[in-house]
Amino acid sequence: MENVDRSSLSRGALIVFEGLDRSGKTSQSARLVSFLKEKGVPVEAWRFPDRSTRVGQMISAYLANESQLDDRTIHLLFSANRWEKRVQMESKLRSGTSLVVDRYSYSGVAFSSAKGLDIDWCKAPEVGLIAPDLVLFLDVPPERAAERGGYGTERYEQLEFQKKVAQYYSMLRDPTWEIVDGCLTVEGIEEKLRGLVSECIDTCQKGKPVTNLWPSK
Ligand code: FDM
Ligand code: MG
Repeated sequence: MENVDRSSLSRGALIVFEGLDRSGKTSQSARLVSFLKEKGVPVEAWRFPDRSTRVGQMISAYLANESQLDDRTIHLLFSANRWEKRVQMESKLRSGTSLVVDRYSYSGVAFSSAKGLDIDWCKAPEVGLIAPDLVLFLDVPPERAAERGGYGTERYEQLEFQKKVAQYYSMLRDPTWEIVDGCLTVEGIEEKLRGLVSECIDTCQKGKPVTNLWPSK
């Protein structure tokens, strides 16, 4: 990057948690956000689906089995739910706020592909969304995840389906991914995440361009 004033590219980091249901994403992302806040880092916790919007409410009803939707239709709604937040996401990052996001496009592609949709078809609507700076994949074997206090009653929360999702997740790995052993103790995982995240936030703060999905492998 010659002739670029890197300081003008100073921004917050986009950090994404991915993993199977019951892999610990939600509790680890909450712990991480409080840790960063205590350190005085400007940060917000986000999650997808964002069930607060009109699109999010349609997704929520589908997940609760209160409505039926064609597989491609629900796939595009999940994607639309990220698109409707893209402008806000970019302005937060540019203003220096880091975002810790529970699920993103990788969930979108892994879950829909696991239903039998073509993986490239699933990726297409995600192209142009902001590429994460760091993807923290909490790696827990599907059988172990299923043992953890059981699944809820939402669609997709079934062992056989989660096994397929795991296979598709493994096809989506790229250089922004860090695979973290989700079977370690809560504190052990937390420690690893803190190290990875601090480095990523530093790099973005020093100046890093915003890029779009999908990153090259
Ligand atoms: N999910 C989530 C998808 O199928 N596609 C997506 O794009 C996203 C973001 O929705 F089973 C699935 C994954 C999960 C369900 O997620 C709801 P939470 O994290 O349990 O709320
Ligand atoms: Mg769930």
